[in-house]
Amino acid sequence: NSDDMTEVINYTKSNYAEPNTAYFGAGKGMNVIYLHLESMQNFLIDYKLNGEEVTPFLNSLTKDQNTLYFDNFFHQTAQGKTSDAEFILENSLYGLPQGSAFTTKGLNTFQAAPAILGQQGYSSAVFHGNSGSFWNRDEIYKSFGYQHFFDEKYYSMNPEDLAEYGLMDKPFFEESIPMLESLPQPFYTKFITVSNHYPYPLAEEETTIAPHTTGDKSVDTYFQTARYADEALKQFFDYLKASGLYDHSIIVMYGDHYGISENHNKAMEKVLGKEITDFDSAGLQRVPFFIRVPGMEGGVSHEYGGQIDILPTLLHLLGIDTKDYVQFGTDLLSEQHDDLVPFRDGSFMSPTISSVGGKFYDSTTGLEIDETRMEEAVNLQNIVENKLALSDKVVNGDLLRFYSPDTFTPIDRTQYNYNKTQD
Ligand code: GP9
Ligand code: MN
Repeated sequence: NSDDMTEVINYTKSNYAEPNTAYFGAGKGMNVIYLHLESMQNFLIDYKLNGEEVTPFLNSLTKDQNTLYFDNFFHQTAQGKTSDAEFILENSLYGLPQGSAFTTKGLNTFQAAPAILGQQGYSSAVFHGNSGSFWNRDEIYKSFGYQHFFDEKYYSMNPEDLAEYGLMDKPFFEESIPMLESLPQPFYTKFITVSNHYPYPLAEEETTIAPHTTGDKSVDTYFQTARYADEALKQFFDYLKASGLYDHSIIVMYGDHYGISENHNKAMEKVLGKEITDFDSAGLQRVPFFIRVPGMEGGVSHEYGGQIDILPTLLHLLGIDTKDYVQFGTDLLSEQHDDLVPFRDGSFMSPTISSVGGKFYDSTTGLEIDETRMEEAVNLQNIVENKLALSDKVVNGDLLRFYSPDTFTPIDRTQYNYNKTQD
């Protein structure tokens, strides 16, 4: 009810992190291009397999002068996998502890990024070479205010170009170009890739790196599909540069969730050359996160953060203050950024103490903490649980029905239609 909403607003107001003046508005008026890096984990960055880089293009971006790369950034997804990642980054709300909010909460009221930016003159579109109803995207995107959803109906879908979850990344990006060019600028867009998806199959002729040699088939071929995805990204960047879009677009890239589950830890011990503890398994939930803004000073940030922080970070870069929005993350670039990173099961990571499976660890040594730090740990645990519970109240109670910032007009989802005949 609306009392719950008052509690939530009091919380999100107190949780708000003020923009950093060095970054606020650095990308004002620019296009936004999200590149969804399917199943990409951060351990791949700078990993060498037989002396060869697996993701040379992404590695090069960690050194790009206009790109910020975050190496302590975590996915926060649960059973909703890809859809949880999308849900979190479009709304700065947590996904649900069970199931997928995309499939069960598609008709809720949201104040999502495409709606916020749509009211600032942005067009918006999602590009994805798979069935539009997968994860209920074709419904919830309307509630988010996405103007266009280019799903498989808009792509060739040649049988020889298909992966298990849709069109392979290289033809996917290639075929997306005319649709991207049809959008009025500035645009807010998201490209959802699929080639690097479990169990990581790839036709022999597409491989450009030998598989790993752990003997665990999906782990071994993961390096090959990740390489393919990296090449597809480079190809798309080449287009962006040639077309000039590169100079006035913010490019955001995120790994959506793990690619190698804990069930494969024996093989991962061979990959990493060390024993994997529960704390290490939690650390493996790091995913690469990049933000490129033309003219912005880049570098490697070690700040702890997660997918929940993406939306406030982006809005502040675009010069839009998030103060009046109900968002559970905080701007990664703010001095006041909250570096406590909740996982959906109530575990958490932070630069000091981490909580995994009910045990607390020193985040620098990976060893269990002693009694003297227990109070601090329990305090962090309570903050995490409170935060997740409040976010769940918003999503389960559809509470955004009861509140909009003054500057925001709620979306009328009946105004959206993704049929191919739309003009
Ligand atoms: C499906 C694709 C995969 O369209 O985005 O989703 P996932 O299985 O990773 O959740
Ligand atoms: Mn996924």
